[in-house]
Amino acid sequence: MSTQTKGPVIIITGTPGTGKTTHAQLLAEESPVPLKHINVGQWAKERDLYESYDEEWQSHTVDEDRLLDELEPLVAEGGLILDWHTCELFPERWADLVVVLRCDHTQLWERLEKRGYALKKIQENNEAEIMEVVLDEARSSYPADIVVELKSEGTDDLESNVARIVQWIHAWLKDREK
Ligand code: DAT
Repeated sequence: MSTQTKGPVIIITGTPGTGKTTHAQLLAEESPVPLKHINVGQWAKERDLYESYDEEWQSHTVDEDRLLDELEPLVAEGGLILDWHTCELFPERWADLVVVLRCDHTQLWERLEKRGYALKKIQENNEAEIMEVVLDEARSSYPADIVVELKSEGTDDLESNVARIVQWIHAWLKDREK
């Protein structure tokens, strides 16, 4: 194995508002290896990878083929955090770790209200969180041993989650030095 170890590819997923971007930013700061944080929704928008806008649900539909094509070279370089509310379209081979953030639905409702989401969109996301939609998706798309479900309801959770992922990165790197 090469001594030039690439960093891991970590997917941080969860219902909108569960704390993906907050976690990804702190993790990028605290990681022992450089990690590039990609907020996939924003990234796709900047590159015009959206096909259409659904007025009813106030959400964009992304061109999945183009998105995957454009992300592939970055994934190949390693050292990446993919921050998105869905993860099933990413190839299984891409991910070294999949973190699914979870939040109490009352708190999630407040976060989404603060974000100015329309009631229908808040309800839809809230229901998805209660029904564990993203967690199910992650579990059916990736091996069980790389999927971690973490609570994200306060700054203590944020700090301990990031510390846990940093520890995981240390172990991952050590494994690759062997
Ligand atoms: P996401 O990227 O999943 O949509 P976010 O990181 O933008 O979510 O967080 C939404 C809001 O909730 C933001 O104001 C920060 C807050 N938040 C998220 N996770 C938190 C946590 N564990 N502790 C405190 N605040 C949190």
